[in-house]
Amino acid sequence: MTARLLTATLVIVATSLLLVPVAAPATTASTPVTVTMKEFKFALSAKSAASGSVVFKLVNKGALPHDIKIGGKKSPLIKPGKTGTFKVTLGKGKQAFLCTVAGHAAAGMKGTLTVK
Ligand SMILES: [Cu+2]
Repeated sequence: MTARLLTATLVIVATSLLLVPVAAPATTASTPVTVTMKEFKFALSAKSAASGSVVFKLVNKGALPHDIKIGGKKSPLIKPGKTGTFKVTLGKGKQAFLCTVAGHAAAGMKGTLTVK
C-alpha cells in the first residue's frame, strides 16, 4: 500500500466518522397523530409514536365536547365539530390516555399509545 493510498483511505474513514453523528439526531420532527373523538371512544391514526415531542391533531366528530389527557397533560376541550392541536412530551413505554369529561373514560373514552 502506498502512502498516498493510505492517506486517501484515512480521509474516507475520517469523513464517514464525521457524517454519522450529523445524520443521527434527525428524529425530532414526528408526524402528528390524528385523534378522532366521539361518544364514547377515541380512534387514533397510529398505534405508536416516537418518544419526545408528540403532536396530536384532535378532531371531535361527536355531539359532546371532549378532551384528551396523556403524559400528565390535558388538551383544551374540543367542541363538537371542531378540531384542535395538542403537543405533549412523551417518554418511552405504554402511555395511557383518556377523556377527562365526567363519565366519558368510564364509558370507553380511554386507551394506550405505545411510545417507542
Ligand atoms: Cu369525552
